[in-house]
Amino acid sequence: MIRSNCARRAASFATTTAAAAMALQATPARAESGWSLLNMTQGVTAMSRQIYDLHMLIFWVCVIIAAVVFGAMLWSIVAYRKSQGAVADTTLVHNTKVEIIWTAVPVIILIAMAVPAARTLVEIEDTTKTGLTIKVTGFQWGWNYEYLDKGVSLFSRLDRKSDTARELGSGIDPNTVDHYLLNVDNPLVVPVGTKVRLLVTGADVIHSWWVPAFGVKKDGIPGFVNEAWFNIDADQAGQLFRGQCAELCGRDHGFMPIVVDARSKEDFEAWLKEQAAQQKQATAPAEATPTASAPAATTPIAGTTPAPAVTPIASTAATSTVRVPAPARMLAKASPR
Ligand SMILES: [Cu+2]
Repeated sequence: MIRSNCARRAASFATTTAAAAMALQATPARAESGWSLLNMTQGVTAMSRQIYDLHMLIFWVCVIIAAVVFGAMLWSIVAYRKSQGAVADTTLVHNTKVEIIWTAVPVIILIAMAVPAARTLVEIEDTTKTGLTIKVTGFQWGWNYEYLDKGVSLFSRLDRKSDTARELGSGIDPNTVDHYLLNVDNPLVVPVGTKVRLLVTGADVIHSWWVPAFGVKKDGIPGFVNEAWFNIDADQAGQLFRGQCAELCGRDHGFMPIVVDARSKEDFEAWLKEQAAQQKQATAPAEATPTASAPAATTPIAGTTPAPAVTPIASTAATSTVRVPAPARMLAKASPR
């Protein structure tokens, strides 16, 4: 119990420090410094800026309310202090006019804040007219990205350098590792200037896909598919954006970063085509084997011994619309620590 608490604390500390480091690196194109580091990032999408503007609007409303309320309090305390001969008015126990005012004013302020907030929320949820759909599945501990109907799928986990350096007694100074705990082996590649829809889910426990620069944070819940979207500014091609799992999901929660590689539409199309060809080639022998050895009963897929696991993979491979179940791929790709 103590051990698991320690592990949890260590994981949450790792996330906190990694998130702080990420804030410093989140938007390489728009370098932020000084006081702005304490604030939300403006991000690199129109939606993230809209969220930022909403945040600033509400922030200033709060500042004004605080200034008025605390100003009135301070003035009353100083101007009507006992040493100046002030005597408390004990007759003022009820005043209908004052009560109506202090109820109506906050209601008006709340409505004034709710209108732009609701408008932004509706836009955040609007996943229509998207140009690309990617299914994001959170695993303990990594992310699977599946480009729907494109025949491309990739598993993204903490890069090996960080992974080795983080081990106790590894002898590697984390300061020597580039983007320590913030790099992955396979980044998510997306085109700029395209509305990308994410279908976010979880394979085991609840995870949360969070990339601050996009203003996107969506829970991946097993058994549910949540939707999110982003549209990166066209001038951000060639940039990398970093994120984290934002839902405490277990021992290695602090070690499942997100990296998004934003490319121009042409570069992205070329990459997608290349990946599709590579992945088709990689799965080709497995698909060809059952047809080559005529009896359907054999279905020999390399490495998978239990019979129940073999059959569904063979049958899904034949339909081509449904791809190999992600957990099987993850097990195949994840090398033991
Ligand atoms: Cu997670």
